[in-house]
Amino acid sequence: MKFEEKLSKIVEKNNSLLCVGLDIDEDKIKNQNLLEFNKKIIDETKDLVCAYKLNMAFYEVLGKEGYEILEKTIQHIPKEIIVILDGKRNDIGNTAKKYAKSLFETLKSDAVTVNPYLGFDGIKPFLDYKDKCSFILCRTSNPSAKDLQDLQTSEGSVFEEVANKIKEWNKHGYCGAVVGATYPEELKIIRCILGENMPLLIPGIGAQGGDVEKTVKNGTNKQGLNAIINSSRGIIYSKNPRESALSLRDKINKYR
Ligand code: OMP
Repeated sequence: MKFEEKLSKIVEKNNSLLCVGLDIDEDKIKNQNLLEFNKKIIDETKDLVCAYKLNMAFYEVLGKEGYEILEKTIQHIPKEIIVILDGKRNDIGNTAKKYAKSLFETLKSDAVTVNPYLGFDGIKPFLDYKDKCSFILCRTSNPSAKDLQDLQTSEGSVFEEVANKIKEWNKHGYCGAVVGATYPEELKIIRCILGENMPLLIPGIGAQGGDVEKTVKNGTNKQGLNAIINSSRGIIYSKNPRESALSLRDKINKYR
């Protein structure tokens, strides 16, 4: 099934644009089995989300065991829910091909995050997977995002140039863009450049303090769709992850 079809089905079924980030941190989850921790979060939230995002760093740091937890967590996610592997990968084409294969085929994800710094030949191997989505970093959520992304070119700022490139690259495969919820004005500009049909992955809600109302208003399209809004720490380390996910899902829906 094509990514866009899978996304629209689950968004409709769970009435949700929420993505829960399964960023397990062994320093925070003491005396608990990490796989069981993930399984419990999934069991408690699977009717409230459209996607789960697993940031590779939190698994890779655990070595062999982390890779096993990653695989088993993905297996535990119901097939109808989008799995995003967040590795922000990229390299020269020959190497990027292996990154794309490992994330899409070996680990069986539906979508990945990709770094645009190397340009098109580093992106192309990801776009060769026609049923998948490659979310390309456009405006990141961190305070230092401005260092490079706000630099001015003759055509506008670097992040606007990246958005224009993503639009162009989308003709070769299925692209999305990553835009931080902490920059709502930039989010508005990027949605405008990318049009109605491109999905945006929007992290930065919860622990990073992004504003939910502005994120939804500036990030979704006219139908209130095509935005996947992520919160990781704000949900998985809260006292009651189900309650937190429910309340964020409903808050997002209020502004759609
Ligand atoms: P919380 O801040 O705990 O909600 O986690 C945010 C998640 O989104 C982490 O996995 C980040 O690595 C990721 N992320 C950002 O926070 N900012 C970005 O600009 C891009 C990402 C990402 O690509 O997902």
